[in-house]
Amino acid sequence: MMIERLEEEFSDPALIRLMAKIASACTEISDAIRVQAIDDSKDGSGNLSGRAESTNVQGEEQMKLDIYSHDVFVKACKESNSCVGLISEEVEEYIDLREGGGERGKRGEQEGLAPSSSSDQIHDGGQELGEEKKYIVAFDPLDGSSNVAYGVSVGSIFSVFEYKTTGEGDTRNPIEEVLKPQTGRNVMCAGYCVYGSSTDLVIATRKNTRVVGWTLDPSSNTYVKTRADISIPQRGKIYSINEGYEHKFSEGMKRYIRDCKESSSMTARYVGSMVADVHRTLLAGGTFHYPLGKLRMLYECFPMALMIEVAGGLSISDTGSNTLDSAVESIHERGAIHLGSKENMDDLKKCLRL
Ligand code: AHM
Ligand code: MG
Repeated sequence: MMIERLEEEFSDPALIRLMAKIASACTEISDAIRVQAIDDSKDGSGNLSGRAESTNVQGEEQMKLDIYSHDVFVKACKESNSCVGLISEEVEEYIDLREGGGERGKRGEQEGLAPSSSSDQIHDGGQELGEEKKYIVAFDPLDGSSNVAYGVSVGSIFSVFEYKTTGEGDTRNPIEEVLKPQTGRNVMCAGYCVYGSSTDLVIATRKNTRVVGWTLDPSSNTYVKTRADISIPQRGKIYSINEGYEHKFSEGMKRYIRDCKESSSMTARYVGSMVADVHRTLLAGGTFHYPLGKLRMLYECFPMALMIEVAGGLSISDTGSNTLDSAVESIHERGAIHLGSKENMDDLKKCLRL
C-alpha cells in the first residue's frame, strides 16, 4: 500500500508511520466491506457481516465487521510503533499499549478475524523509538456499520493526541493526558475514511491548517492525492439531519428545519452514516446535525469538528459553544453536534437564539 506525498503533510517520522499504517488499515477494511455479501453467502469463518452476538460499551449490537475493523486498527497502530495507547468505540477500557494491551479480552471468542499484517512502502514499523514522539489514537473503526448490509456508505474516524512523556520511569496513565482538563483543542490531527462509491481518506492537520484528501486506486493499491487543500463552501444548499426525531428536537432546531424547508434554495440529504454525511457537507457545504447527543466526543465529534474548522467551517454544541472547546471527562462521552458552512451555521445560530 502506498499513500502519495504523505510527507508533505507531516514532519514527524512517527506520525508519518502512524498515518501510513492507518491508511493501510482503511484499505483492509474497505476490501472486507466490498466482499462482505459474498462472504456472507458462504458458510464458515469467512462471514464478516453477521451479528457478532456481543454488544459494545454503549450496549449497541456489534457486527462482525465492527470487530474485524477494530482488530485491524489496533494492529495497525501497534505496528506503527508510534502509539502509547488507544481508545476504540468497540472496547470499554483505554488500551494501554505500553503494557502489551490491545487484545479484546472480554470478547475472546471473536478474536482472530483480522488478517496478518500487510506491508507498507512508506515508513513501516520496527525501528528504534529513541526520543520519538508518542501518540494516543481514538477511533471508531467502522462508523454506521448497520448500513453495510444494504450497500450504503460507511467509514472509519480517528483523532490523534500527542502524548508528552515526562521521561524515563513515567508512570502516569496516558489517558490523563487526553481527558481533564483537556479539550478537543489538543487533537493534533484527525481524519476519516469513507467507504462509498470510492474509498476516500481525508486528514486534517492542525499544524498545517490544511485538510487533504486521497482516493484509493484499487488497481495499484495506492492512495492518490486528489484534494490538496479542501475548503468548505461559505454557504451550501443541503441540511442533513434525521428528521424522524423531530418530536424530540428543541424549538430552535424545529425553527431551523422549517426555515430550510421554506427556503427555495435548500434541500435535504441524510445517509445515516456520519462519515458520508460529513464528507458531503465538507465538499458541498451546508449543515449536518445530530442534536440528540448520540455521537461520541473523542472519536466522532472532535475529529469531524477539527476537519470542518480547519476547512473554514464551524462546529458547535447545542448551547453554541465550539465543539473543540468542550472538555471531556470520560472516554466514551457523547455530545450534541451541529457543523457546516459558516453562513448556514449563522442561520442556525439565529434559530437556536445563540
Ligand atoms: P455507530 O457509531 O453505532 O455506527 O452510530 C453512529 C451513526 C452515525 O454514523 C450516524 O450519524 C448516526 O449513527 C445515525 O444515527 P440515526 O440512525 O439515529 O440517525
Ligand atoms: Mg461505530
